[in-house]
Amino acid sequence: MRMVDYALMFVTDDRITDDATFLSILEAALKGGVTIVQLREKQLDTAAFLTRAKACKSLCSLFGVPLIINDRLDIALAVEADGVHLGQKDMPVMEARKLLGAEKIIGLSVSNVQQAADANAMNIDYIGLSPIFSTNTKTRDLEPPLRIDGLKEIRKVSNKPIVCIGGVDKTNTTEIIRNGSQGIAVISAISKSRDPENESKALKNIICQVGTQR
Ligand code: 3NM
Repeated sequence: MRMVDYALMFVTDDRITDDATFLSILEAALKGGVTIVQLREKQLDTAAFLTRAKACKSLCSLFGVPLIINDRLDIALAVEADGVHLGQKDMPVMEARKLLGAEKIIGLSVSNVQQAADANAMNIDYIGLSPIFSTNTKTRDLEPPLRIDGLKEIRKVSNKPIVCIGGVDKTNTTEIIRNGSQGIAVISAISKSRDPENESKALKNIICQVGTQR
């Protein structure tokens, strides 16, 4: 299993960034120090998704930052991405691992303690705890927010690195990291910021500060 820094995951969203802004926001996020990128494009057709994934892979490679693809194993394989992020209803982990091989990253969304416990025996690299707080960015298939109490419960049962997603920003990053999450994953905190580079830097600083206090 490879070593991956999950501290600050930037997740893309094609409903927020069009082709014109996509690469400039991604570049700003990379300059600001995001440690991993997840391409999550829910509305693009396959050809457009592939085009974006290729551009994204080139840029991430320049910065030495791993790229994972949400849900679409075919796109991940086509662009030689570093892995995938899977939902509970996406391709089962065992099949994904067979197709991707041992070295690639597989993340799995979990929304409750039972799913987190079940994930312990799976050949995955991290769990994405979704949602930690309420968010307007994802509206379909969204469970109630777990909040910090839910994170604490899941931390107790899980043997995997945890990355929290959903309504994460500068105001709640400290308590998330302090309570046992390896990292945060954000869409709007970076994508909707007027200064995505500085916003990424600020989030990274908070994470690093809490990390040194732990
Ligand atoms: N879960 P924002 S994406 C809550 O893919 C959530 O599991 C996701 O957006 C998943 O940082 C997502 O703007 C939305 O709240 C996160």
